Amino acid sequence: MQTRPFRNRLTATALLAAAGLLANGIAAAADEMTVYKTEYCGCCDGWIDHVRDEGFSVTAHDVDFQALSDMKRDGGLSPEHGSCHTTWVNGYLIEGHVPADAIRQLLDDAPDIIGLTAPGMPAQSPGMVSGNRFSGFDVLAVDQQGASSVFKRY
Ligand SMILES: [Cu+2]
Repeated sequence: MQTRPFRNRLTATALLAAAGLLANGIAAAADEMTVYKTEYCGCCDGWIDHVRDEGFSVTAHDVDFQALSDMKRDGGLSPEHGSCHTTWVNGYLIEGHVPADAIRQLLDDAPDIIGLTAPGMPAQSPGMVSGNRFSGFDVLAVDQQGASSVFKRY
């Protein structure tokens, strides 16, 4: 009987430790992205540097143009919403030069959409411009029907 409170306390500590590990595991997964791009895309590499600087862990794959186009289409992105590289993070599609803070907001809000895009290649976006002053473009949210709305203005 003397040992029971001690053992209960141990169990509670073990459970808290396990919960902490689990929470960390989920947070880590949300910070992991997979980027698909074509081999000679310099601005794609610039964007990868930006999101890495902002704390995301990035795995990048070079694929051919057709495979990349097919992935965008299969992911539910219409051609007018396209850019260069396509990224997956926590089940969301991120198209092109979307700033990291918009991606953080997406992961925090977790809306029921396909993902975000910065259509085309905005001149003052991460990977296109040096530094961290992004302006003159909109990041769009793309829904399951392929329709877009402004998610964040820069
Ligand atoms: Cu680009």
